[in-house]
Amino acid sequence: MFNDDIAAISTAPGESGIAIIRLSGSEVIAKAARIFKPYRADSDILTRPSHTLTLGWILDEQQEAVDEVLLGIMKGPRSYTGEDVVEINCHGGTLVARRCLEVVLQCGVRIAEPGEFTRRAFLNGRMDASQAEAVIEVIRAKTEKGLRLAVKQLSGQNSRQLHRLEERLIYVNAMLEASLDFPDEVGEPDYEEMRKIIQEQLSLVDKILSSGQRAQIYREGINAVICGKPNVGKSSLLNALLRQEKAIVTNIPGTTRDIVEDYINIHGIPVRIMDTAGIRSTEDLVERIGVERSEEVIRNADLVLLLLDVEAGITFEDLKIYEKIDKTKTIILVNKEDLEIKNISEEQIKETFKGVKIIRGSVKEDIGLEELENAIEEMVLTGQLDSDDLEIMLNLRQTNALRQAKKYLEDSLAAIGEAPLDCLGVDIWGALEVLGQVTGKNLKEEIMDRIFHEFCIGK
Ligand SMILES: Nc1nc2c(ncn2[C@@H]2O[C@H](COP(=O)(O)OP(=O)(O)OP(=O)(O)O)[C@@H](O)[C@H]2O)c(=O)[nH]1
Ligand SMILES: [Mg+2]
Repeated sequence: MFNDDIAAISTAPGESGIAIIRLSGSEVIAKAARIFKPYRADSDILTRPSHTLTLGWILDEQQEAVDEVLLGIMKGPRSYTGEDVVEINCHGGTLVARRCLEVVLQCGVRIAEPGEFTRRAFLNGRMDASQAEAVIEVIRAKTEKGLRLAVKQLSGQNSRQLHRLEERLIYVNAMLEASLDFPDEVGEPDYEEMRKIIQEQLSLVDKILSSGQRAQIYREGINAVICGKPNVGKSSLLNALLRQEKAIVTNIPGTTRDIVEDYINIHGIPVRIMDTAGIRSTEDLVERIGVERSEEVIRNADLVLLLLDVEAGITFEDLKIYEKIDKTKTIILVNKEDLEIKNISEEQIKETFKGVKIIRGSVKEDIGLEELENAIEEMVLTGQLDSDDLEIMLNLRQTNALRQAKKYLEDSLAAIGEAPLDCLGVDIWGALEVLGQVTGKNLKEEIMDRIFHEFCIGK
């Protein structure tokens, strides 16, 4: 438990219906009682039961009303942090919320650091580390799917998998120790059983890792860039995918000079999509800078949508662009198929762009766009194992820890029956130690600081 009381405005700044000032610590109810005057004289919050709301006024030092509020009390350990928590629901103006907070701070409550409420929840055993980290994921989720994954993580369903893994390894360790400590009574451990258990845990770690990689895509999303020579319909495609007239479209080649970007949601995957200046050699200085920028973002993109114009045919310019892009992350859209004159034949495409996904359509007539979205999803998830029974979100820290655990388990498998028992023990302990970093059992102070600093104040 901590001996100081903390408070912060937990809602986002700006005007809204209400704002919430959250307090946590052993004295917060007593301190709140000093500045809160309930409407009804018999509603003293010092005697109110836990998990109730009370209507009243926040009063400043001169006993003047600062705001009319609803005050909630949640006594520990049944609260977010595990300590006594008070939540003051005041009106949602920046000034009024800040004034309420000031009054609270004058009672000997200090301002909370970013993530400090969640940090206390973790340290008081209300959630483990992967659940605490899931709180940020819930807040930052950009699509429904990403949110669903984060909420699943928050509920602790996935932590249970990790705890089971730990338990099995502790069992293996116990087998080892028994043989080491009582060699005469116990004899050699059952190597076959040991091998079987470690093998099982190893495949579980693999499964968790690949499921985490998949979830990563739903959490972080990808960068996609639309490229092609001038006038092929790049800006039209951006607008169609956004369902909004964001970029300027004209029939003048060289319309787009700068990069226009926005976010779209493709089957739950957050996609940052960029429209670029049509690539061609040009004398125009502004356009040339635009072309250079296009080339830069194309190099850094996770996915490239290359547009062709069926009427213009496959030109030298198209081939020059195609030469520069990474074919493994490219989808080609042959656009303007609604036009009568077609100068790109099926054979020609197959010949020129071997092995690349090709879609024929018309942005103007909304032909092929659904197929394009499906192709994007497929390409992004290729190689990602679809394991519906396991949906785990992993951040970089957790991924690294699991990779280390995997290495230890592989080493221990190799050591069974070969190396002395205590060497085997070192590997099993190593695996347990790094797994403890994922669940939070062995979290070092500095790692903890890093985790919670990602949070916003008031969470
Ligand atoms: N017929 C037809 N015209 C299209 C289609 N898509 C785009 N266009 C037209 O093609 C012209 C160029 O479209 P843009 O979207 O501005 O092309 P862009 O590739 O962004 O061009 P730059 O910005 O100059 O590089 C416009 O007149 C569009 O209306 C299509 O599917 N069919
Ligand atoms: Mg354009």
